[in-house]
Amino acid sequence: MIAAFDVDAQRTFTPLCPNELPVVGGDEIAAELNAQAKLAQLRVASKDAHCAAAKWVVASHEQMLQPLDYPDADLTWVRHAEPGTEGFELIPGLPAPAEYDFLVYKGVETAMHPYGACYHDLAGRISTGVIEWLKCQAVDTVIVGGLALDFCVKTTALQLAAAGFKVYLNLAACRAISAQGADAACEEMRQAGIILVKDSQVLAAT
Ligand code: VGL
Repeated sequence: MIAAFDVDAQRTFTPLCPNELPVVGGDEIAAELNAQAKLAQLRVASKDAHCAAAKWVVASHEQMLQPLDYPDADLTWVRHAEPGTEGFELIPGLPAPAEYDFLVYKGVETAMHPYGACYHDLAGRISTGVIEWLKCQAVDTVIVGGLALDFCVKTTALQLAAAGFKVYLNLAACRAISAQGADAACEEMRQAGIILVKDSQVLAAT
């Protein structure tokens, strides 16, 4: 059984939300996410769901990426992906949340800012339930795409690979915060046995 995983494909990570965490081209991946989902029997999504009063929130982009002492929030970020705001919504072109087979909401607690969609904490101790759900559905292969490649997509793919799934990373269904970050992320994923593919057409031929 194959599942497609849309990781944090939310407007907060696109130029539609310039004051949050805009990723160049983040709003251009819906067609590829939909195409990879056609190759799967099940489709799951994760969404960041952050409170504006979270302990890691800073007021400006200049204050971001400062190290923090919280066990489950390692860096400062500007406010983003707050439920009820535009940034929380999925990017245009994706199904409504209720049409997915499984949804993960993460980063709800004010002192927790996880990157991967499989665990609520940074150390990978408290499951969000998605790995267990996929295993219950007899899924053995997961196709991953979303935002951003160098943070949440990478971490989610690594967590799925560590849990024993065969993981395909669809590069055309991702955008990265930085080109350097993308290169390092791809190398780390390759070393973990994740299969990086150019787009869903290549995937379909696999
Ligand atoms: C993300 C940075 C901060 C992501 C989330 O979804 O990749 N990146 N928060």
